[in-house]
Amino acid sequence: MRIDIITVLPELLKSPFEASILKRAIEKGLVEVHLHNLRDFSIGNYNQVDDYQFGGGAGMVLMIEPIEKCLSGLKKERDYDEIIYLTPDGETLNQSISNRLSLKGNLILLCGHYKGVDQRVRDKFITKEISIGDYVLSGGELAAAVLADSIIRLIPGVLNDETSALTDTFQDNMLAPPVYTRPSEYKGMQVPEVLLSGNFPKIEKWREDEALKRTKKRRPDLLK
Ligand code: 6GU
Repeated sequence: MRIDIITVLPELLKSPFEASILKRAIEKGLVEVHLHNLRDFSIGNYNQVDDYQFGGGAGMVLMIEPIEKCLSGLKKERDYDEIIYLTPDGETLNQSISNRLSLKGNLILLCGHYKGVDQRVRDKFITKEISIGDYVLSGGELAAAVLADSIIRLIPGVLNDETSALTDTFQDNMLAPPVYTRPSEYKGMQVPEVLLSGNFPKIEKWREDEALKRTKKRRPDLLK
């Protein structure tokens, strides 16, 4: 998979891909992440990428021309499966969207900033609009990092233990069960006996029951 991210703040998006699972996925060649500074496609003598909105009102809007220049350069090199705009008024991200996107080959993520992008960019170039939740961030960069992380970890071979994505919270619309590690007793707090029993069918049953209990209690909406 290849992910191209277009942003006015590439420095904000460097470190997420330089540690842990995402770093390893890149090193293994399972994904390429390319950051593109929209300023490199600016117009005029002032490196301009944004301007005041027509009709008046506070806040700058990213202009169509630098975005089109950047996009057309990328699209000349290869075909893209989706061109995704990160925006708080997009479709709310969930595990099923990430699962589907993890099967794609080439994705472009466009990060909004300030008041967002000229609507004509959305109408003409964007194939999907995604929000990461009902709250407002200063820009789409952190949302793009969240989206990229949730997709990349699902690419086959990225996680060491191939089964571990399958037991994640939200896979099968279910929260994950409680987990414990050593010591088996700490200041009087015991690990549930069944987990120490070595009886794997029984452990599996316990985990399913606990996952269901937890989901009913915390996220009954997932079970509908
Ligand atoms: Cl994608 N962008 C911004 N600016 N804020 C958000 C968001 C995106 N998703 C949730 N809040």
